[in-house]
Amino acid sequence: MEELLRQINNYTEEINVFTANDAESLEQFRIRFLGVKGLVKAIAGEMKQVPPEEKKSFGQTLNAFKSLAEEKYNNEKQRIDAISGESADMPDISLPGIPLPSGSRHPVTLMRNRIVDIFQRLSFTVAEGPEIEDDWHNFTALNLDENHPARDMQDTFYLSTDPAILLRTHTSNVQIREMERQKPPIRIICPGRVYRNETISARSHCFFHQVEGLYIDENVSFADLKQTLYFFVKEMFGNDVSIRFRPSYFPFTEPSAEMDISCLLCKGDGCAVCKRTGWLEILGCGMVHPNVLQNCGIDPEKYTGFAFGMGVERPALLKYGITDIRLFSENDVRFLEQFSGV
Ligand code: 2NM
Repeated sequence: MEELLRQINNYTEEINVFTANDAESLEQFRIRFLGVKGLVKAIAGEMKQVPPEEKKSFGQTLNAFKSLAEEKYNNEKQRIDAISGESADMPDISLPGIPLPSGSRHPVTLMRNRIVDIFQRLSFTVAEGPEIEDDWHNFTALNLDENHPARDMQDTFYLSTDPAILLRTHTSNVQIREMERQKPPIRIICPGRVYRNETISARSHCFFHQVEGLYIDENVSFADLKQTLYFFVKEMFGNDVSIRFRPSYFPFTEPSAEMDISCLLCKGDGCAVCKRTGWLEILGCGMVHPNVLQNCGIDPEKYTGFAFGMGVERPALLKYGITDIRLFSENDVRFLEQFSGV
């Protein structure tokens, strides 16, 4: 056993002073100390000479010796690899790449794009405008009289420092601005975010998204309105969906209507989603009121036009089977990454 300890001492010295000149001399080192027939294995094979009461302490010495040889080998290998440009840390460029996380579009954006794309194919062009708006473009020009309930502080967000400025309650402000800016024919589609002072719940929020459309020219009729929206519904929801118009009222259109589609879930039989009516309300529409045209400098004797407006969140909820509108604005990546498309 004394002899074995003496050997370990000598070899320890040898390891301590060792530096590899190249990969070959390092490999020789590995074979000499750590190989299957190397010195570490050889000394371990002599354990039977060690008296039982010394075995534990000798085992520890031998383990330390083995670790020393391994550590020297690893350090020298790193140094030699670095010199020869083949570091163990270098990526293996033949391996498949690490996938980069890629973003996805927001479901509201996906639905907005679907709506806008259909109208673009009918030669509508996209128009956008400010979310912070003045009273004229959001209300007055749209034929809303001073006492209209939408103008109430309860329903609309006003700037506390200047109550003549507000957050737009619809994207009609963009249509007013476009009618003021250009002569007919005007054929625009106006997507954007709008704000209403509503209690936040699974079904409503204080901001949401709309797409409004406007077509002004000579001889534009209610028949044009119906056919345009019928085309939209077929493109959006498929050929087997029916539509119906119900008379309604908006200050900015006359006549006005709500358009329903047959329920996508029960196909008209009646279910919880359509509240047993068989129909889903998807948009409001009408012929632009002559006062509105006049307000924007368009001659209502010469021109007529139709307009419509729809929400984006509700059809997105339907399409993606989502039951809480608040998910759209919570920015939870686990929710957002579930949608794909352009
Ligand atoms: C709707 C419903 C009906 C509308 C009217 C106008 C404008 F500016 F031309 F007068 N823009 N949008 C309109 C008409 C919007 O949303 C439910």
